[in-house]
Amino acid sequence: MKVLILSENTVGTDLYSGNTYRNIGATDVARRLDSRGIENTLIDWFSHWPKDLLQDSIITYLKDSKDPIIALSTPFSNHVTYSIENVLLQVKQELPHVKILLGGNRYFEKGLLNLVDYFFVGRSMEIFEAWLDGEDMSRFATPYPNVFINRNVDVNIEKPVIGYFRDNDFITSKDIVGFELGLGCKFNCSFCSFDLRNTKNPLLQQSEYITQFMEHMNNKYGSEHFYLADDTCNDDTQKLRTLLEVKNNLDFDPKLAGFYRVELFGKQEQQELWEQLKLTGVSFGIETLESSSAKLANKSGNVDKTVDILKKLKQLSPETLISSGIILGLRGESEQSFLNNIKRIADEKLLDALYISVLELGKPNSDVYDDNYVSDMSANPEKYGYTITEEEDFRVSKKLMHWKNEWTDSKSALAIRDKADAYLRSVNFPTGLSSFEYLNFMAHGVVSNVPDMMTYTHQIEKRSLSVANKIRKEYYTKKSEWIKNNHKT
Ligand code: B12
Ligand code: SF4
Repeated sequence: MKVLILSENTVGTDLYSGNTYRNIGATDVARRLDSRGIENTLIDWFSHWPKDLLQDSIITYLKDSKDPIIALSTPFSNHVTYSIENVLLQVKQELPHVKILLGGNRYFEKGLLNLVDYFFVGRSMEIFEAWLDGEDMSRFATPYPNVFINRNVDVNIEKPVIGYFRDNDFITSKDIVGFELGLGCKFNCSFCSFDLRNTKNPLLQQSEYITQFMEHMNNKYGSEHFYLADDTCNDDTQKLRTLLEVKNNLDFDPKLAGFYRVELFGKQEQQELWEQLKLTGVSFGIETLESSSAKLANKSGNVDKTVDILKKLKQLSPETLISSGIILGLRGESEQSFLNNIKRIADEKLLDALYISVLELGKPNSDVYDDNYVSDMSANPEKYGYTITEEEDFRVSKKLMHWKNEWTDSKSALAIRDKADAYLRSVNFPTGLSSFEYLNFMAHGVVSNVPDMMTYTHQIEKRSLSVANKIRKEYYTKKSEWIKNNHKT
């Protein structure tokens, strides 16, 4: 058996295709194959490769194998696989024995049945290993004989992932790599679609493994920029203690960005850790500055306290970029109160950047997915005071639900968002951005501090995109040459 892992974790807009974070889920597939002695390599960012080069590289790598496998890893979107449909169909013609697997996505995409031989839905390492070992797959069965799902994800088997990179991944100091501090989130917010939320005992990563990883990446490839891939990095204070232990053990100063819950930083111990950690950037999910709306979304309802915590955090670590998502469309607000709150955030500088998203209610348009991938609000909109006015098929496998509540609806909300964004732009406040983009801009060498980020946002975004395009071109040139030189037949 010989496996070519094809990975893509950028989708859609310039902002996301400007991101040079490496897909660590795909590297976990490589790690598990290596530990079994199965020859494999990883082609990253497949949708950015020239199609001919991609096709030649896949065929050159796999053609000497009697049992060739392509393992697709597209955890951010099923849709992106369609962009290389013709390449894969051509490969199937040239290599009739090839088997194509798709893993890591949160739902089964029926439209890919002509292309993919086996689908492993969701957090799927346990399924993948069972399949590799030829085990009985009935515990993962679905109505389709070649589609498998694990409805009882065991966080001890899946384990928090630490990126696994080899020389032929051609990492440069401008790439961002990452790791998980733990697996699962203890909370259960009503609008959240993180499949491993409400996990009673999240499995935590040990600090020595993270230290070894960061040291190795820094010594060998000059890596300094790291994503924390957890959905929440402070649901358990131990995650922050681990992070501090790692930081203190390193002989370089890592730049870190991740998701956190703001109100947990109200605790004395978390504030002390925050002050010592001096994170590069944090993304919060404050979602609203209206107390009644926060309560309806299963968040802490004490907005005054949240504002006090934000001010304290800025004072304790002024160089950390503090960003947050704000949801437009929660009940208990009005157009005026929403716009006032956005204005307040910018005028009182409660945050350094924010991103507004209109409340999205939806379900996969698929007959196989993990129920937890659907937020409680999407599963029971009426319970939360939303009337569904229309359902729309979106991007093949998604059913978007248009909603209405007592003060707005999903279409009118778009116009309110535009008004809020226009105000933010008029006062030069970064909108549509989070700590992840900030770290990305830093890795690309186009910004180094929060005040510059706030003043020159637009120029920084543009320059970062052109750096990202260059990084990717260098990457696919080197990777394709490596394949050509090492796999002559
Ligand atoms: C960090 C993060 C971001 C960051 C960085 C993104 C980037 N690419 O640079 C930011 C904030 C920018 C972001 C943005 C978005 N994100 Co995001 N993000 C995450 C997050 C929290 C971590 C991703 C990660 O690295 N996970 C760690 C790895 C180890 O897990 P994994 O990728 O799932 O892989 C595991 C398995 O799936 C499996 N696996 C993976 N590949 C394969 C392949 C095979 C063959 C097999 C067998 C197994 C396998 O192995 C891994 C280990 O078990 C995830 C949620 C989560 N906790 O995973 C959401 C998540 C991936 N994001 C999501 C979405 C929707 C987005 C956005 C589209 C949001 C938006 N509407 O704009 C954008 C698009 C980003 C883009 N790249 O284009 C969804 C994707 C859902 C889907 N597939 O339909 C997720 C799952 C969150 C959710 N539940 O809704 N995101
Ligand atoms: S929104 Fe964040 S804190 Fe809430 S359940 Fe989801 S991952 Fe956990």
